[in-house]
Amino acid sequence: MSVYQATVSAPVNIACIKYWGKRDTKLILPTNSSLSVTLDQDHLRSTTTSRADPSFDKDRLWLNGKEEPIEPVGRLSTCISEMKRLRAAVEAQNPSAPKLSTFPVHIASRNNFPTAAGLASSASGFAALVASLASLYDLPATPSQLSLIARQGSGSACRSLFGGYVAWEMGTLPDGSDSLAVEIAPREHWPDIHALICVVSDDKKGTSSTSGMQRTVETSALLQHRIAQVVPARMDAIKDAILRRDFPAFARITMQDSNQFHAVALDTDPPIFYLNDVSRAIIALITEYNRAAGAIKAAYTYDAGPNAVIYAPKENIKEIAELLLRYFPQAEPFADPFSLGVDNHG
Ligand code: 2P0
Repeated sequence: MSVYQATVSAPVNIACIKYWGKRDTKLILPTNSSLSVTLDQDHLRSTTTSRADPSFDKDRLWLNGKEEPIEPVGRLSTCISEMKRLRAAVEAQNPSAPKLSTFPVHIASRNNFPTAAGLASSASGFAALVASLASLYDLPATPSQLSLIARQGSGSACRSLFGGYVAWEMGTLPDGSDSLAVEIAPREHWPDIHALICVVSDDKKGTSSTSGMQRTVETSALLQHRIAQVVPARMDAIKDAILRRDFPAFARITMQDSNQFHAVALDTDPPIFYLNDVSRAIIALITEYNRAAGAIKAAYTYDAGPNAVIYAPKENIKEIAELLLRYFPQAEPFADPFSLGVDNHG
């Protein structure tokens, strides 16, 4: 008897232009476009195995070895049923294809980074889930087409279906069919950029992205300014900086956008604080490092938590890591060879 099983990995991505706000919470359609760098597949990734078998009694999912419920109208079940729908279309075209769309699936996903590192895993997790089902079902789908489905698992997941420099174009259609990820440039276009991950705290964040961003949409006037007046020009400028491999321009926009995202969080009612004193001290250190050099040699960026990601050309990484270690001596090296954990729990 045939075994229908596939295993695929997807890496973590870290946004330079931040996604924060939905115009449609069910379809996960954003209020602005965003852009990220996908980290190296070797370092931080989710790996997912999917198996279809007519003897299974229902769809089931395990995350890092622990079974998680698949809620009937939740994001997981949306992704699984959308993938089965694509498979059914393949079967309709090819009557000899096995009817995998009718079999329950068992899905097991693992992250190769400690969940305790405080890094968002929903992006790599949903990207790996969709990619493994696409492989299991032998779908003739492009990464952009799959991004339409990964997006419905978690917005930022749509960007993890590509390596390198990736935009999530917000789209305008109410059905979401043009809200998808596109590759701006592959990693090989500009392999010199490296990411240093500084784990400031591994505590679970206080306000989830999903609920926090909706509160921002409902209450922040600054968000409306950001959406209409800031992000469109920034998207154009950062794409241009990437295509020209202009690190100072890329870095300036990245830092400005991280700062504005955290300003928008603060402008939310009640306010949301993701940065802590250590995060702010790292911002000051990188600012001073660039000022003293008379050139922008590093960029910081922060997501919905206090951990810093520093983007820099490879030649500066060792110096930056040493600088961070000097000011935060309790740091311990992180698993990623190009990353370093700065852990203030000492
Ligand atoms: C980003 N973040 O662009 C931004 C920056 C956090 C700050 O995408 O509700 O976990 O699942 O679509 O994707 C976090 O949002 O939220 C996020 P949902 P998601 O990476």
